[in-house]
Amino acid sequence: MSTLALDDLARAAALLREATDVTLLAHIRPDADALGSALALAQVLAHRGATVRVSFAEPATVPESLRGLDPGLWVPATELPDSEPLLIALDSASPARLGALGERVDSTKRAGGRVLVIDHHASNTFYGTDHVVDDTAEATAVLVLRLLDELGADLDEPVARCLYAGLVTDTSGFRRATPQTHRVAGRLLAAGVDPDRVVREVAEERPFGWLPMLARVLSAARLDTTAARGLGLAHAVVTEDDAAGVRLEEIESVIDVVRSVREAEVAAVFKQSGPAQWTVSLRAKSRIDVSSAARALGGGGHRLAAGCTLDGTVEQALRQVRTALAEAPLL
Ligand SMILES: [Mn+2]
Repeated sequence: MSTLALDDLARAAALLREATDVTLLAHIRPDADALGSALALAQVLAHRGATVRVSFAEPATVPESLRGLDPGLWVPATELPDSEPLLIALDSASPARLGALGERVDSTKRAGGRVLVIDHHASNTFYGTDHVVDDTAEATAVLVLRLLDELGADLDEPVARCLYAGLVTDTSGFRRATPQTHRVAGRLLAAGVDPDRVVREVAEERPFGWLPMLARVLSAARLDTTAARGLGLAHAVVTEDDAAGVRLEEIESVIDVVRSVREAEVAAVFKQSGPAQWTVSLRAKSRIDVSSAARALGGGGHRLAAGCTLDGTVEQALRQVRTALAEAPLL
């Protein structure tokens, strides 16, 4: 476990105070914490006069549910400049999480630039030149707020809304929250955030096509009570056919339904990402470390929320997940 040293925060703030040209990157398939954190920090740096841009390697556009967070700072990965003096990577434990843009970490360092990593994953590899990394933080958004405080920045509503979106989603709607989480949320609401609107836009409202997709996928879900060291595994498969016509957001929502099964400690969703490739989401309730299982399969994540990508048939992928979960440490 790593907590944040105060001089790391001060060093990062000094770097940001001097910054005039900054590229901020979220991980591939960005969620509200990755993109919200990047957009919040980018807005503050822009207010301070810096040239800023926010990007990610894939998909090619901003997920629809997150568009309301962007005041116009996102640029497609193909339109990034060749290099920048300061690269900031948010919510990304390793350069691999930046996808094709991961190469910019080394190229920026080689060109004498700085790479600031802001993240709350325990698996962070400290790949930057400067780090604000704290795996006790409930969201990267919380670390960005600490940086903004260190900078003495004002918290206006558009910035607070981006941070609130990251906080509410990464804590599963404040289920994983401490008194301090609510103090942070209170500050964001005091800045003018409408909590109902943010949750509706970012996490709740879905196109009608979600319902038939969910019906198909859930009708084939299975419960395996002997898996995950006897704690139970509920799993579902989203094929490319199931995914046709719905947004990434709807596909990512399936795990939240599967994880509500009482008889299973672990939920897994196998999402087809190629003819013989599966992106696997794993969630645990509280008793088993799924990040260890994901790491054994070449992925990573948090103890209770992790993922990996596996090749082969879905039956082979399921067997690999079962084997890894049988060896995952209990919490
Ligand atoms: Mn996060």
